Amino acid sequence: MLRFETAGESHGEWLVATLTGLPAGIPISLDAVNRELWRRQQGYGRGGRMKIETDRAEIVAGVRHSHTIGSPIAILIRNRDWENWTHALPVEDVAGAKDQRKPLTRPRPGHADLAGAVKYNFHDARYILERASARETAARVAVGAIAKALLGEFGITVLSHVIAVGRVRLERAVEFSELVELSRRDSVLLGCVDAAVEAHMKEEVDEAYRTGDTVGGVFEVVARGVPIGLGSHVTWDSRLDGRLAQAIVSIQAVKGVEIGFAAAGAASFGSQVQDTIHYDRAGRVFTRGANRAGGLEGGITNGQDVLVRGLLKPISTLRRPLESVDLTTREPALAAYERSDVAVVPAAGVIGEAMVALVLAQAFLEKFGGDSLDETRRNYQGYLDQVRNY
Ligand code: EPS
Repeated sequence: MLRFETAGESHGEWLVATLTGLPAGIPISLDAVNRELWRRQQGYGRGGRMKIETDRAEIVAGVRHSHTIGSPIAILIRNRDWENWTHALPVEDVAGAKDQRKPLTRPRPGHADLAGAVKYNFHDARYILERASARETAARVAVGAIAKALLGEFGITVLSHVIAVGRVRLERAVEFSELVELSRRDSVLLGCVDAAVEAHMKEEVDEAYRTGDTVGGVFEVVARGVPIGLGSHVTWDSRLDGRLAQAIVSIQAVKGVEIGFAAAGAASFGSQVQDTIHYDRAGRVFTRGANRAGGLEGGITNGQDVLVRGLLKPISTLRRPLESVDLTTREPALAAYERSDVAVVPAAGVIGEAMVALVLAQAFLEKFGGDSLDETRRNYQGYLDQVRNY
């Protein structure tokens, strides 16, 4: 079973990720991993922290001579900001360390601060926010890049784009080639394929900058080349749509997920929502009239593009803070303000790609298995033959 874990505090020494269960023999390019980390750091609206960090993966286990060797992969990403936090967050308590702490006692509405501090019985939310921070997603993107390398071997590509920032929304359909082009850009504004719409999105972010506020939005992840038959209808937890939903909602600040055109579908009649079925006799393949289902029916991939959207609330750290209560005095107080981002929708899209890639890679290996890439390939080929002769 493919699985991954991450560890690390936002201002600690390192972020750590492990990924276990991949077959041996997958080509891994460090440049490709670092390119994904770079993409995650981009976008108009990021805060001062991104000027400090230049994320680079150090693969310390599981990859030798540019290939996976079947053992767990371990990746480190250094937090450059750590040097400003050595006294505030030391591993070992030393004399006088208490005075060097940077306590956060005025929890920010929307952040994990309050619920986390009460639950873990801290009267300072510092340790909570250190781990709740979206800094952790750099580690997810690093292992997501490895999952993409596996999927790439089977012709599966996972990309994303931004559909909405605040009130501004892209209304037109998008070609996959536009997403490819977007992913190759060397500068990222707001991750929208349409320059005119993106300019309006920028105005939303500018308004948030002006008013000390933040904005959210919607990103869409598109996976192309996914074979029919990943996931299953047979049990609730093997349904791939549910697994993708969990993966997307687990991303910091994501409050909603949509598979295909779920929201529009809920407001339409069934005849306008279901994707009609056709058959191409020459190609011996089933085709579909549209892809409003987002490539998933009954929790099983149907061979169409997998479309998953994440709905991102505005970042909860506001320069113009909201009402809160001081954890020490219990008196009303304005929420703490720490340097923060104003908008992160394109970055969330890149994280969404990583999460979708990890879930698809897991479902792919569940079905096709294999200890070596050759074995996985044979198994996959056998299945494709079966589908072709269906
Ligand atoms: C974050 C707060 C900010 C963001 C951070 C997420 O960090 P800091 O408090 O150090 O300024 O920059 O995101 C990242 C560091 C990152 O790499 O994406 C938060 O509270 O979630």
